[in-house]
Amino acid sequence: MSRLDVRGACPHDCPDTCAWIATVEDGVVTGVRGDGDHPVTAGHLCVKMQRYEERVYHPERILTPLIRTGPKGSMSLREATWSEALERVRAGLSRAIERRGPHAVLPFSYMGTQGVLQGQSMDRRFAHALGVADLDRTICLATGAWAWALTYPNGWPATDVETVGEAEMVVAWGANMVSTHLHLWPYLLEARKRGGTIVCVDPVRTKTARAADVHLAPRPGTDGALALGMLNVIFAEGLEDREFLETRAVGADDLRVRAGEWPVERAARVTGLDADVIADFARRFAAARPAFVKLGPGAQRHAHAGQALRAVLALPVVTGAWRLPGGGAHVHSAGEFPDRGAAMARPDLKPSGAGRTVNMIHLGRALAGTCDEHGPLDALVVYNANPAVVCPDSASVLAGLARDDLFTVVLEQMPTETVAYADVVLPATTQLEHLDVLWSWGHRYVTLNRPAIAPRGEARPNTEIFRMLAAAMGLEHEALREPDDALLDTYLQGFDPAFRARLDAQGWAKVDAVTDAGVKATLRNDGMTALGLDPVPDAPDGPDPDDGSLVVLTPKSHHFLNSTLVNHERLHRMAKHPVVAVSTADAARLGVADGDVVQLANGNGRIDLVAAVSDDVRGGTAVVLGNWWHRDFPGGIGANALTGQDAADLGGGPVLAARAVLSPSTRGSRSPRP
Ligand SMILES: Nc1nc2c(c(=O)[nH]1)N[C@H]1C(S)=C(S)[C@@H](COP(=O)(O)OP(=O)(O)OC[C@H]3O[C@@H](n4cnc5c(=O)[nH]c(N)nc54)[C@H](O)[C@@H]3O)O[C@H]1N2
Ligand SMILES: Nc1nc2c(c(=O)[nH]1)N[C@H]1C(S)=C(S)[C@@H](COP(=O)(O)OP(=O)(O)OC[C@H]3O[C@@H](n4cnc5c(=O)[nH]c(N)nc54)[C@H](O)[C@@H]3O)O[C@H]1N2
Ligand SMILES: [Mo]
Repeated sequence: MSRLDVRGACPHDCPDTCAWIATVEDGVVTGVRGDGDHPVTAGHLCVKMQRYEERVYHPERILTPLIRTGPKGSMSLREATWSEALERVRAGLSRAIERRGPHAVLPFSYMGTQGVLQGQSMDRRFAHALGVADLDRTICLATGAWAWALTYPNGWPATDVETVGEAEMVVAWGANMVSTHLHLWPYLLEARKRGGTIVCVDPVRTKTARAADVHLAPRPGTDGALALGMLNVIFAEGLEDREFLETRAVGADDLRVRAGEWPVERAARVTGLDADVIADFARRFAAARPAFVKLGPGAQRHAHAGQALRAVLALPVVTGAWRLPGGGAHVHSAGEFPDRGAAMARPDLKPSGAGRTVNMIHLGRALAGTCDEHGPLDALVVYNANPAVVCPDSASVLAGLARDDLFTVVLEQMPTETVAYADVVLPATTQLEHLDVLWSWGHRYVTLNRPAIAPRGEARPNTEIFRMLAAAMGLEHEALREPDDALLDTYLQGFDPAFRARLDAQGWAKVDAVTDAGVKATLRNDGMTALGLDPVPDAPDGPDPDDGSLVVLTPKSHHFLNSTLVNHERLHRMAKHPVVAVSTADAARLGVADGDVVQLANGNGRIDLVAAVSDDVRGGTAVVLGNWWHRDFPGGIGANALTGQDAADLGGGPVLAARAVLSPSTRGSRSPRP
């Protein structure tokens, strides 16, 4: 018997990017375990990934190319050879380009795999060489990333998560790390062990809120008001760090004036928190030596989230929390890695001429031809994403995907609900079957992923599929032929030889993020004016008038990774079925009991699901943990039926919090899929 351990990395969309070791016995993966030497992963994988081999050998894995035989949406597909499938794709894409030009073709991908090779290299080169529309990948972090960039310049790295144990106050602000960023949590516990306090700011009593020392549950979408109320107290009581503001910030006086407009009573009225609670939080935040704020993507799901995040991000500047190890803030750590984008994606391959960029949250509009002057998309190349489920405004996305005159090719591992609409499906490998290299949006390690086994069936890495597609489309450039080991080499040319040696030896290596003490945080940023926004953080007054509807939040499930893993029986069983959590008071008012089938409806659509009455949710709010597939809901349509396509104030990110009316279901039983 042969037994071999192969080092790799979890590929999924999560800040932790765990280093793992796969065990292969006689050519079969028998398990994966966390790499115990990795400082952050520390030998532990989450409940979702502990049995990654279940994905590799999943009974539903797509292992051959497939071609559609029935109506779109019906998942009627037959097996095909690679040459037949590639010819279909060539014909489909060529027809779309001939009919309306390359702008009518959209590559649609997100972070199904976070690997640089399988998600940010040959795929992009193919799209650039073909001259098709660009995708603005906004769906997750764009609003927060913009808020960060407009507050902290280059040279101001996010706090290193490995130092967070040294903080005296750690704030999980719209971040449910016990479920979503598991390997950050031990640093919070370390801070507590040293006498520090864990605070959670979340409208929902999540696992993280329950484990925190203090839980503040503001109304959703009111973080800006909360932060401005805190800043009011901090400035009024002279708790600001004047020297730090003078040397490391611009616009402190403007912010002081703005904060002056937000006495805690006003912040209390908007947030629904007690004025005393806000003032106490502000004083303790300022007194902590130091305080640290983790802002999760979950806090960004609101119309004014960009400004709100700017207000929150101002806090550790005003109090000088950045001075001490462990203090500061963290939205993501992507900026700490060398930027290899141009070398990997080769935008220089683009033909000249006017470009088209489609914001991915406008997929529904783009398919209908209403997002810009270029008309409807005629072809989609989907990979590393499941837009049928994850994109806002499901009704419009599904109607678009169902268009008979649209050509859709999907590269996938699993028969997702996007695959159900594909003309051609191309089988993709899993992380144990391909080479890759990953950076992280949580910590500062680059991790190498070596293939543990050969590709199963006829599955191929995305890189290989795009090389084949390039050849099929007659694209000649040598950059479109670079094999995976050469792509890895190209990526690593951004690092020094010592780093590469460490990476080769250990499977992971940490980047040095150097702070430039000469750069200043922009508490006032005049660049905001061009975006139609106040240069100084501001917040809307509120609360919204009470029309009886609830704000529906769709945070992350503990057991799924976005819509990935929902078809894994073990995890599906643990997560049970979609529910909407609603407070006791709202349930009583609406005549709903625990376990009832209810509906949530608004102008975008309606979903049916089971009510869970719980005071973990504050009044006026409803929580549907995501991203179940549409088929998991009694009405055959899931949570994004309620969301719209409007973007938040910054970065083009989605507004995933939607108002909807909850009532007993008039449907109750299962109806066919839309
Ligand atoms: N188990 C698991 N882990 C994951 C994922 C997953 O699907 N499952 N997905 C990964 C991905 S892609 C991402 S982006 C991250 C997301 O990581 P997080 O941001 O931690 O996850 P969310 O659950 O989306 O949101 C966190 C919290 O924000 C709260 N929230 C909503 N609105 C507001 C608000 O207005 N203010 C405040 N203060 N809080 C608010 C929600 O109630 C929720 O508890 O997780 C990653 N990790
Ligand atoms: N209502 C609501 N909607 C949301 C969110 C929410 O909180 N609420 N969260 C948003 C967020 S934060 C995010 S990040 C997005 C996530 O949206 P997506 O990025 O679409 O994520 P997944 O749903 O996990 O789908 C990823 C797909 O990639 C496939 N995949 C994985 N690895 C590979 C590979 O190597 N090759 C190929 N070809 N395919 C692969 C998986 O099988 C899976 O089907 O959803 C967004 N949508
Ligand atoms: Mo995300």
